[in-house]
Amino acid sequence: MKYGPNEPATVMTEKSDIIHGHNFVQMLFLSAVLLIPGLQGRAQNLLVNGSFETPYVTTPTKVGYPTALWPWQTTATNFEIWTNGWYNPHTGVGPLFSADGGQNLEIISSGCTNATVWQTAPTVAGERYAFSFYFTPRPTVPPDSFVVSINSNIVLSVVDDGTALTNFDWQRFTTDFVADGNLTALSFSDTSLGNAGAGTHIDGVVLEHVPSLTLQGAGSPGFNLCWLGVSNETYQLQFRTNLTAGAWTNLGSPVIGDDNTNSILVTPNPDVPRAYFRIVTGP
Ligand SMILES: [Ca+2]
Repeated sequence: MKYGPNEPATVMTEKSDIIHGHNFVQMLFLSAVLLIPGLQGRAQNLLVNGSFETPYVTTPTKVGYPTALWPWQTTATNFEIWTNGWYNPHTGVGPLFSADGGQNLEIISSGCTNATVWQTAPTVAGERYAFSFYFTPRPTVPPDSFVVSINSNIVLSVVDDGTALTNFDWQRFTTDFVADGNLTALSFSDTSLGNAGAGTHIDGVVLEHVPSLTLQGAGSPGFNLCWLGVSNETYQLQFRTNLTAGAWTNLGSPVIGDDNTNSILVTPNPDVPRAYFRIVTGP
């Protein structure tokens, strides 16, 4: 496959099975090939219901208490979902809106007793993952301790004070890490420091596999771009000819991972002396 518009892909697993059609062109010297991490762009969220959009909550108070939010788990009795538009005319709070979609989650600690919400996701040891979410204090509520962990590693510890707020103050936290096992627990822990019976709100929680693209087998008729294709994930190879400008263009068709090394054979295009490649997840 050469990089250019409308070129079909030749996709091979490490067993050398040809999955798609092919369109080889004559090998020509390529002055530069750079592999770019696919952190930006589309993503396949490995978490289930990461934005707390289900179950759909319809209670008149705009607050519901579902018990079934699996695979989210909690140490509290229930999950507290808030829907868009909640408004308290007596305190001047709101209307309040989620950071992502129509619902968000309040991690509500009981008195000064810590409450922890978590979800355990499948990961591959040694692979890199991007983790992000939105969080905000609950308006008018005194400080909470808010701690976020990846397994036992604390990645965020903050005192969230909503005392002076009359609206949500959503902040987005992002980090990335290398998994050390085939299961990774993402935990959000809240403790009300003032026994307020309230807690930090979270929304839009995303865990994305960031596959590492490597170049192998350089030589006639081209070179192979390889990455670990995890089952149940979909990948798309992309390229562009300027490192910082222009849109990424899909190269070939999406590829479904099967827990093997995926490989795409690329043959340089004589009209393009330089190309930058990345692999992204998502349908
Ligand atoms: Ca949401």
